[in-house]
Amino acid sequence: MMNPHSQEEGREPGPEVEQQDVMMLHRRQRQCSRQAVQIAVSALVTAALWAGLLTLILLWHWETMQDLKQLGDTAVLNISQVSKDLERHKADQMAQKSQASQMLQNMEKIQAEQKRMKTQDSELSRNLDGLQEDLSNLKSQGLNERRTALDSLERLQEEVAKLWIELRISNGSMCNTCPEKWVNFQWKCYYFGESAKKWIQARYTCSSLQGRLVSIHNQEEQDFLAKHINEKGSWIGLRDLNIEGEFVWMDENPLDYSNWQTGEPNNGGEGEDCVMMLGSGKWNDAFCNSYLDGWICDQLATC
Ligand SMILES: [Ca+2]
Ligand SMILES: [Ca+2]
Repeated sequence: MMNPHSQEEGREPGPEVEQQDVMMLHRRQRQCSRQAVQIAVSALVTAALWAGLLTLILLWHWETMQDLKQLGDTAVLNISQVSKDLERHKADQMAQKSQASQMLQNMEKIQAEQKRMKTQDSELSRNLDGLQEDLSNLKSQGLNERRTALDSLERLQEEVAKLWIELRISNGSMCNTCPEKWVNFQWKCYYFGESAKKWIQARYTCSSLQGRLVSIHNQEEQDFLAKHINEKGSWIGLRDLNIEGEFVWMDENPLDYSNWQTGEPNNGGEGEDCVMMLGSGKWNDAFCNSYLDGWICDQLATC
């Protein structure tokens, strides 16, 4: 089978064919020209776009730079202001520290002063206590001396009275006068109290009657009193209040006679320092705050 192209290649081209080729050539040239124009236009558009884009970028960059510059300036101003504020704050802090230090020093001074005043106050208080103690001792000493002097004076007066009575009796006078309700024996008068009293109450009652709790110095006197004694017991003027076991009569004379119950004085219980005469006439040391129904006073008779 024969190829048609090989048949055409074998023939010479006619004028129609050449004309067609020219037309095709022209058409191809127009097409090329149009493509070139399109490319040029595209290039121009692209260039314009890039130029616009670059312009925009440059504008944005310039504005950004301006903004950054403004921000930088503002930041510098702010930093400067903050720095100034910080410096001022530091200065304030230093001033406050200095003030606090001064206040601390003042406080320490005040505390030291308070401590010194406390010490001084304590010393003054001790001195005052010492002075008060000295004053109390002086008062006590004065009172003791006054009491001793009064006791001595009272004893002297009693001795004088006794001597006076003895003198009057030796001269034949009768010295046996007693107040009403008092009982005479020898040269003394006796009052037999009959109401419940403690020893100290009995003592002051006798004083109010111008007498004192009875002092007994011999057997005759004891026998006389035993005849009139309250059966429940009576306080007498004997006690060991100051020195335990050292009994003293109210007339300050020594214990030259005694009539103790067997086993007495025993200073029993919490201490027995006041003496009572039992119903039997015997003596017993008893608790001074006990109440007894009887108590005996004595005083010198008058002539
Ligand atoms: Ca006693
Ligand atoms: Ca006793």
